[in-house]
Amino acid sequence: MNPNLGQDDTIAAIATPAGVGSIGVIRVSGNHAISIVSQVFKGKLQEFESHTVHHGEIIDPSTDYLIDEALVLVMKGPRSYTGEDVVEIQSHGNPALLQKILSVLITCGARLAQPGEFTRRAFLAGKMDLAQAEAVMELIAAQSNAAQAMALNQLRGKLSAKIDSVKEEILSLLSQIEASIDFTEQGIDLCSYGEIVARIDRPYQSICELLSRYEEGKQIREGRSVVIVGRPNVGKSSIMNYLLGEDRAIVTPIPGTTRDTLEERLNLQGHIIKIIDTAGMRDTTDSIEQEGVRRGEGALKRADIALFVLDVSEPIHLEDITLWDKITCKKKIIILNKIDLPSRIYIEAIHTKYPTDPVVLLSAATGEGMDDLKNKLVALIATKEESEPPHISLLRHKNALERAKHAMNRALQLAIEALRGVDFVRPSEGRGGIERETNRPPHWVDEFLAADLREALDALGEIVGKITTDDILDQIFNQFCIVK
Ligand SMILES: Nc1nc2c(ncn2[C@@H]2O[C@H](COP(=O)(O)OP(=O)(O)OP(=O)(O)O)[C@@H](O)[C@H]2O)c(=O)[nH]1
Ligand SMILES: [Mg+2]
Repeated sequence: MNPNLGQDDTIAAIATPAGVGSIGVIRVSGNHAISIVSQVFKGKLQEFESHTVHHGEIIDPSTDYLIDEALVLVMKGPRSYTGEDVVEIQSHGNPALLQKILSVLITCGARLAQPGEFTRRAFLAGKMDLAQAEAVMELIAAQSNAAQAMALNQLRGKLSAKIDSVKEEILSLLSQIEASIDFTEQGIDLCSYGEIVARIDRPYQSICELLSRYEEGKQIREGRSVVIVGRPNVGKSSIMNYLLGEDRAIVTPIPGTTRDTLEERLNLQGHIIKIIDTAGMRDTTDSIEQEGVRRGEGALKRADIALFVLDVSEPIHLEDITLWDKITCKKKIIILNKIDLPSRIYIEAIHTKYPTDPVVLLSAATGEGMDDLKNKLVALIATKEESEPPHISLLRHKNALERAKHAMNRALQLAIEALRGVDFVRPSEGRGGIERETNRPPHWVDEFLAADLREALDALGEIVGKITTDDILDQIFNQFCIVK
C-alpha cells in the first residue's frame, strides 16, 4: 500500500459492480465515517443507534442540491466488518449518481479506498486472520459450487483452526525442549527422544496431509481440466460439441480433422471444468498433424481427467492400445462412442480389461448416454468439502507449508538419530538403571531441534498472518477489488 496513505483516514468506495443496477452501495469506513456522511445525509446520523437503517435525502452540502434519496446503514465499531465505524449508503444504481455521491464524500473528508483496504483493516483490527482475509477474495472470485464451498470453509476459519492446532502441538513440544536445554546442567530430562520423535511426527504428518490436498484444492479453485483423447475419427469433437451445446469444433468424416487443441470452459452441474478437444492420436508424416498430436499429448499429461474415446463400430486398433498406455492421469472415463451403429467391439472385454475405470456407452450423434457421461464426470470431480483436512489452494500457503515440512523433517531426522544414539550405549542391567545423562546426545541436539521447530512455527504463522511483513500484506491485498 502507498505509505503516504494513512491507516487513520476514513475511506470510501462504491461497493456494487460497475454498470446500471436497481440499487448501488457506497461504503465508508473510519473514525470519521459518521461525521462525514452526516454532512451529505439530511438526518441526525450521529444520534442513530448502531446497526439501524434510515431513509433520507443525500445532498451536496456545498450547494444543498438534492442528489438522491437513499437508505443509510450505520454500523459502529468494533461491531463492523472493518472494526471501525462503517456507514453504507444504498442509493439508486445509476453509475453517474454513485460517482457523484462518492465525490461529495471525498470533498467532505473521505479518501478513496485502495484495493483490499476494507479487508486489510478488518485483518489489522483482528477481525479475521490472513487466511480468512484471502478467503474473502476467493469467495468473490469463486466460479463453481465447490470453489465457493472451499472459500467459505476457509473464511469460517477451518484452515486457520487446523493450522493453529498444528502450531499448538509444535509449540508445546518446543517449550518442553527449551526447558530441557535450561535444565541440562542439572541432568534433568523433561522428555525422552522416543516421545520427541512421536511428537514431531504428529504435526509433521498433518502438514504433509495438508500439502497433499494442494493439487486438488488448486483444481477446485481453477476448475478441473478434462481432456478428450482417442485415435482419429472416433467422435472426440462431436462429444465436445454435445457437452458445450454448440458446434464449437469442426466435425467431418475425414480422420485427422482436428489439428490443434481446443479449450472451452463448461459449467457441469455447478462444477467449472476446462474441456479440451485434441487431434486424433496416430503416427503421421504430415508435419501439421504431428504438431497437433504433440500438443494433444502435452494436454493429456497436464490434464486432471481423461476421457478416452473408442469407436464401437470398428474393432480395437493398435493405436487405441498405444494411446491407452500413455494415459497417466489417475482419473479417467472410457467412452464407447457410436453405439447407434452395429458394435464390432466386445464390450464385456473392456470391462474385464479395465475393471476399475468407469465406462460409458455413448452416441454423440443421438445423445444417448450423455447424462451417464455427465454424472460419471461429476462423480470424479465432486469432493466432500466437509471432510478432513481442509483443502489448501493458494501457492502462498503451499510454499509456507513446504518450508514448515522441511524444518519438521530435519527435526524428525535429528530426533531419530538422537534416539538411536541413546539405545546404542544403553548401560547394562543391574548397575543402578539407565544413567541417561551420560548417554544423552550432546546438548546442541536440543538446540538444533528447537531452532527447526521455531522455523516451522514461523512458516505456519505466515499462513494465518501472525508473522507477516507489510510487503506480504501489500501483495495479498492489492489483488482485491477496491471495495473489499
Ligand atoms: N453414427 C455416429 N457417428 C458419429 C458419432 N460421433 C461422431 N460421429 C461421426 O464420426 C465422424 C468423426 O467425428 P469427429 O467428432 O470429427 O471425430 P474426432 O474424433 O474429433 O476426429 P478427429 O478430429 O479427426 O480426430 C463424423 O462424421 C461424425 O459425425 C456417433 O455417436 N454416431
Ligand atoms: Mg476432432
